[in-house]
Amino acid sequence: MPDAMVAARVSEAASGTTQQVDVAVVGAGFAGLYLLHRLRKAGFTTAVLEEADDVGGTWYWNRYPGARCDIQTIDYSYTFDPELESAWKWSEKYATQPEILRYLGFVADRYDLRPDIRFRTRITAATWDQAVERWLLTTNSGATVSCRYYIMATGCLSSPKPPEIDGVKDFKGEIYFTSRWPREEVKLAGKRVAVIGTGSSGIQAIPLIAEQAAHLTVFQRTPSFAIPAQNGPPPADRVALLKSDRASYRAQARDSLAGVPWPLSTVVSWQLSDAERRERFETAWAAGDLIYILTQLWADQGVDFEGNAVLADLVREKIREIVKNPETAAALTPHDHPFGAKRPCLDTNYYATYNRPNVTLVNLRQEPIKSITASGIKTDKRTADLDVIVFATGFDAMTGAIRAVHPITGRGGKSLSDVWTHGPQTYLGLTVAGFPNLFMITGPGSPSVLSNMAVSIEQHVDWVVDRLIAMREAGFTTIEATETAQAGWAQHMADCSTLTLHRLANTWYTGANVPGKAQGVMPYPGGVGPYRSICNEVVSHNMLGFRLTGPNGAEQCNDGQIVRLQPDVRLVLNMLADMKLPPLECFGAQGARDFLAAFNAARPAGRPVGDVVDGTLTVTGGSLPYRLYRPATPGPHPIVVYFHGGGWVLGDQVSDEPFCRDMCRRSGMIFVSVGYRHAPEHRFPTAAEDGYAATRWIAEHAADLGGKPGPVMVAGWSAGANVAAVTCQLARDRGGPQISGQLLVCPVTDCTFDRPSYNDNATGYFLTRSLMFWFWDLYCSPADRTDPRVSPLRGKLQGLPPAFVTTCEFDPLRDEGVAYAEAMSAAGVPVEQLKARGHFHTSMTMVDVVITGVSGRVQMADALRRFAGLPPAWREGDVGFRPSQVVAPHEIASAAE
Ligand code: N01
Repeated sequence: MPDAMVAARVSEAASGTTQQVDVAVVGAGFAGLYLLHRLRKAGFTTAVLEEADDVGGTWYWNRYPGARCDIQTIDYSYTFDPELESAWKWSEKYATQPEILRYLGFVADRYDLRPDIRFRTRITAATWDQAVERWLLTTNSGATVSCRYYIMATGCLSSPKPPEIDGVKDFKGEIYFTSRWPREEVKLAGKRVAVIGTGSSGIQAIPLIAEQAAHLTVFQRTPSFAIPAQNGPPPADRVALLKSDRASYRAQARDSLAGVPWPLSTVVSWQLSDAERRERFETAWAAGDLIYILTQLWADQGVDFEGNAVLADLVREKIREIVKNPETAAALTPHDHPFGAKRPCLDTNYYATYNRPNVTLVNLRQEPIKSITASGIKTDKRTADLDVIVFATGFDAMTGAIRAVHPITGRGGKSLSDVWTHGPQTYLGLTVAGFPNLFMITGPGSPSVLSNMAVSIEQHVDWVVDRLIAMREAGFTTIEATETAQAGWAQHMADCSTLTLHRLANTWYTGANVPGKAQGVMPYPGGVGPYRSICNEVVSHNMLGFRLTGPNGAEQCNDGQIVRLQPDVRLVLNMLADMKLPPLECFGAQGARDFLAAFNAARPAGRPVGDVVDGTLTVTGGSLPYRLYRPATPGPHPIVVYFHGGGWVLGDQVSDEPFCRDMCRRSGMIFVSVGYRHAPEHRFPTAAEDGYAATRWIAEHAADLGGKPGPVMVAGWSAGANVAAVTCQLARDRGGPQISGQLLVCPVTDCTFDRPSYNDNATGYFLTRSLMFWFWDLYCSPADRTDPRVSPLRGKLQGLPPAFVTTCEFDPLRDEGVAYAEAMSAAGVPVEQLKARGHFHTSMTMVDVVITGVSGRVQMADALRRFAGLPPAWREGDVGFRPSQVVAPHEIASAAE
């Protein structure tokens, strides 16, 4: 826009009158432009306020050499208008900053957006006026704006972080920030240049600065992982895919995890050979695509420490191959975070730049900067004389872009800065309780920077504008998140954070890069597809978690928490619901067994253990098959006798194989999974008697099985936990074998169906009330059901071995499991309980699928080790990984009181 026009607009705004609009938007970047377009089309009067003198947002400010996007540009584009998509053609796979800025200018012109944008306008305060239900904005020009709705389209990385190094003001040479690079050409030829910072900006700028400067010194505090962009024209295969069916390509992106249409990878690292993993990695390295390497190699690299370490090691190997000086290579190699936990970078010749004679790397971990002086930078070990210092030191991310821009004062004089002192609190990353009619586009708590921002921005803008339209139609004038909904979202965010590895790195994602900033994963790590479906669910549940008000006392509030399930449980249940499976009980017993066998055959058996041995054991009336899982560590090991789930009707000694392998690895114990006989062919009390007899046989043959002679432990899941619990009672009453502990996972303990969990979770969580009825009918006649050999809660509980009882919140069996734990505790049995919040009946046994069950399995393995008198065995990636509630024995006692 010509300067004269800008000046005219500014002086018009400064004329004193308050501009009245329906909606005010801050920022004219990707988000602000699309907002303006949609709001105007929907008939809302709108003003966009922008500090810069042109559109572009982040692409206006970040003009440093080498600045490019690092999502393929065909994906990093608006998709709301197919004609716009055909009207613009990207010249490169990863477009440069000037090209992206031209694109945004093109969009602004195409939809004639500039007349409603006030450039060079900085908001100095935003205050909610409850009396008129409007926001009042004051600006640096003196002009004021009054709006019904206030929308922050300020981006996530727009508030640069101060360099926090002494003496910056003393430096007599030139100083530049990558985040505020000047418009005019910066001449670096022949100069001694320093770059401080090796995140995405530094890594993009360093190779180009090195080509110009007489000498470049890079000051690195933390090395980042970088992969080569392999830039060039947009890849023909991706362009062809897009063109072949644009609508479905875009739809897949919207439903994907990261906002780019790659399919979900299901294979996990340990299923692949070394050669296969290397081949996949080399393909990814050659593809030059962050989303590809983060999502397509193997499914566990983003959620499992070991799966991630394989990839991180392969990248480290590449760094060592490229960088000739071994000391420099070692300094450039990250070891303090998993790959992807800190934002990985996309580079062009970054590592090779350190082979140039005019480039020096200073490792600040070995020689921290002492100060910046008039002539350069001083570390503990050297003084670098410099003409130019470039700060690529990053941003006060996410909250900084909102909290730091200006004071925002909500209902009752609440300051947003105060509300966020201990970290951002939002509902959906879109709204904040206490701040009516305020929206954030890609705010903290939304997928934002963990996704393709273009896709996330469009989703947010569409959701917000659609809500404003719906409110107008329904006659509402205010909308505000409830405290319950916001607290629920914080819980869901925390649950999602335990799922990924982001919590294991100190990064700007967690606020760790800004001294004194509250720490916690700020972007939503649950993926854009799931997030989109949650936002849609909020709407279909009558605006769950929002209070809407209108004139004449009109009010609507459907208060509550939108996601109570663990994030991966939600995904599994949604997938099962999509499969529209008939109820299992319709198949008949044999049909159900066949179905289960087919289901299990498609599932990986589980991670390797030391040894897997099949055998048979003898019981009265025949023999039973078993499968033994032995740890890879030297024996003899303690033995756990395991009983599978399946309602006394389904399953066998291998049907819980992944769980047995996982528990064998975590506990370091032999698991012997017993194929006890099933109903309806063998009704009550066969399963119970088989369980007892098998335990006795295994205890007697412990040494032959490679186990430690002496007491054994028993464990089981579901009906198998019922068999385990009954076995403990029978062993006590029949003089052995000695059992040192019982692990009961979602046990059946009683024959009544009237506890609340049977009604709360009657349908929709895989194990249904009607399936349990069917199991009971096949196994046990009504007359037998109160027998303690099937309802152990009705038996004598004194003198039982110590127990660890796991129950899941969304399980019909939850309350009878809790009742059994409490009753045993009351009878003097040492009991620990794990009440797994947000989990369902199969959560703990769906190893490698329900990742949030890891914490539970770690705790269960520890319990087994305690039963055996062994110390806990933590894995590195499990540290701090405890989303569920463990109740210690004394807490049960006090709760009972
Ligand atoms: O910032 P950063 P960035 N002394 O925070 C170091 C996006 N982006 O501007 O890690 C010495 O990543 C700091 O060290 P440490 C992208 O999402 C996208 O590079 O804190 N060093 C780190 O090395 C990216 O992640 C593109 O120990 C200091 C560096 O400065 C995000 O923006 C391009 C220091 C800062 O790295 C931010 O990237 C560019 C100090 N006092 C950016 N303070 C695209 O391609 C900080 N550092 C789309």
